[in-house]
Amino acid sequence: MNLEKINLYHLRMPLRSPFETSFGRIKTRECLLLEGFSDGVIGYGECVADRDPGYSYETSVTALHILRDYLIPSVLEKNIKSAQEMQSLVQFVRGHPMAKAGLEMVFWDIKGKMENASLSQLFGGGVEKVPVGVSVGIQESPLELVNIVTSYLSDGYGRIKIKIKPGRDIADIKAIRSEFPDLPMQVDANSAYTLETSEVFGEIDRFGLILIEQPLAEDDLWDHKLLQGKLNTPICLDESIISPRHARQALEMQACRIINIKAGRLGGLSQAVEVHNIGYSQNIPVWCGGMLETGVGRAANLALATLPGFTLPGDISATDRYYHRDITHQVFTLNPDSTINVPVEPGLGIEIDHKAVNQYTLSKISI
Ligand code: OSB
Ligand code: MG
Repeated sequence: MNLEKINLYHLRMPLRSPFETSFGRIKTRECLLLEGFSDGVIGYGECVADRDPGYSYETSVTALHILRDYLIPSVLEKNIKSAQEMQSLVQFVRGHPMAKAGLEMVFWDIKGKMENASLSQLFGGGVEKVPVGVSVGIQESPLELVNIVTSYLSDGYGRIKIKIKPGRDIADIKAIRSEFPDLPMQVDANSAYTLETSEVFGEIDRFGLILIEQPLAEDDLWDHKLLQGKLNTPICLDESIISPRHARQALEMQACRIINIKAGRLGGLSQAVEVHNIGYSQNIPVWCGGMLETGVGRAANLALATLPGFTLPGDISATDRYYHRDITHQVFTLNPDSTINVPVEPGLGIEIDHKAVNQYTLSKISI
């Protein structure tokens, strides 16, 4: 594939409701839409970096800079035959995985369209729909949280994840557990605790959760190992797993028993597949995390989650959980069995709603 040009759209999209985590409250989501051109084929990618550096150091503006000034110039007019080849072209840029992943997604969409294969087929996935859950932000009160969870359950979601932080943990978990004793449920702290403030997990351990996601700092595999040693509930790492090598090391030192896979955090779908393969070969469950994606990133997540090691429901919810109006014509809906259908059309299998893109575009540049 020979990429001739890439357009970068900086988008700002209103969320249907604010999403609050231990690192902040997101009211409108920013991301970059990449539009690549190769031999008459147009492919898309989503860079999931948000406006603020709360989840990671990357922001929509750092990603814009890195893509415009380094990544895109280094891949244009090269004959790229594989994602690995693209990765080696951008390897000279240290870090900035979300920027790299957005670019790699363009490669996959174009490759699929050229070969008349869906992303799921290219990855070797074998299912038509994947199990999903919903990630619920911190609410005003435990009572409000129970109300929101109740409404997601009535929508058909079969697994709930709630965000926690110091001071907003036990009471919230207890409130849901007393209303829904058997609900498949997990919590995500987004690095809000330290080993010193981690006693609360001894209590959280008693609520029969599927997993505890990223309790401690992202650069702290070792303390996760110490904490995991004291808990029955599996720790699942999100922020800490930034490469296949980190995945291997985290498993070797038993810092976690489950891995959350996000292509953005890992620098590309190809590395997401690699982390899946590591987990799969060791019988370690993996699942697909989410970054409040548009339909573009959601399509990629659905394709990824068709791989056989994705044995836990993904944070891939229906379009209407996030947006009134998305930038794809496809609207992803929830099936009654808490699954979402995987796109079958070539590449990502989505069509861009250009009017919606125009409505949300803060700036557009062509490289
Ligand atoms: O930690 O999983 C996370 C959203 C933004 C940043 C980080 C996270 C999340 C979510 C939302 O939990 C998952 C989704 O897209 O539904
Ligand atoms: Mg997380």
